[in-house]
Amino acid sequence: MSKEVDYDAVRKDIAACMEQPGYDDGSAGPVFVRLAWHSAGTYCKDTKTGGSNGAGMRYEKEGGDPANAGLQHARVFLEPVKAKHENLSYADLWTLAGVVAIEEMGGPKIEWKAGRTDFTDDSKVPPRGRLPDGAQAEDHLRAVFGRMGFTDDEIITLSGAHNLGRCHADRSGFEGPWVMRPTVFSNQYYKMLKNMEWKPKEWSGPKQYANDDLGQELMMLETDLALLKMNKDLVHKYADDKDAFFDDFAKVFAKLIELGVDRKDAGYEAAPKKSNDAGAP
Ligand code: ZEM
Repeated sequence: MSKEVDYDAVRKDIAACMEQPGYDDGSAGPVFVRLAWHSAGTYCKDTKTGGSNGAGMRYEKEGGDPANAGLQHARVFLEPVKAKHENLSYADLWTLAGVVAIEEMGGPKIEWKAGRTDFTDDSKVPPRGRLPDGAQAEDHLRAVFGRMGFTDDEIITLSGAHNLGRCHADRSGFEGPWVMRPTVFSNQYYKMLKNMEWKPKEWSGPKQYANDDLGQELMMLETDLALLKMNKDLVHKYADDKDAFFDDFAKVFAKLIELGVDRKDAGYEAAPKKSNDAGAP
């Protein structure tokens, strides 16, 4: 039985199913990126638990975490790709979908390696509550991303993914996109942070920020504005230098989706031991 997967074909199939005319802004790309991120962002470097291996979101324990609300859409969109490539793991599919989506939406090429395996039950699924809360600030970001092994600057770089997609009142409670063209990967998010003034939005929903001149549509979370306090110079650099942002983002996203991946589990160890070696002269 061959275990081979044609990853170039998988990439093409992911790109094709990004097109979803009736969904959000017409693309599943942003929600694929969030699926990849949430699959990996449970990692804890001290206990070596969580991370992108396992595809634990298939189980209620992780999939039902309120932080993951809405990601079932991404998983359903990707189901035909999984069905077509029988030896493809869900954990590889979800991380690759994030990479393909970023590339297809005009972002940088990101290194991606296969070899994640899927849990067969929920015993190794990480506990809920490991993902960040947009209503909090820099101390919280440092605690959550520090647990994964990321620095302040890496948090700022990773947050550039908020160039994509939007908040949904029925998922997170927050509402609206960060930028005007939420299906194009760019450094616009940093320009909005650098050049616009953000004030608490007047509404009955959870605390988020708006800009009067832009109307109430575009938004920032508390955690987005916290980046300016963590390293304003880096936010400004990315606003002015798209290439620098793309280069750094490609590296840090590749690091994110490797968290918790142990290829030894999958039999990817260098040279398999031959049982008849033992005792040979
Ligand atoms: Zn997000 N993110 N995120 N993020 N995110 C949302 C949407 C998206 C935080 C957060 O609370 C939220 C990263 C970091 C952080 C994406 C990618 C990445 C939403 C809206 C919230 C509330 C969810 C909804 O209502 O559908 C917080 C607090 C973060 C800490 C810094 C990182 C890192 C990301 C990838 C590298 C993306 C692509 C979306 C848009 C999803 C969509 O469905 O459009």
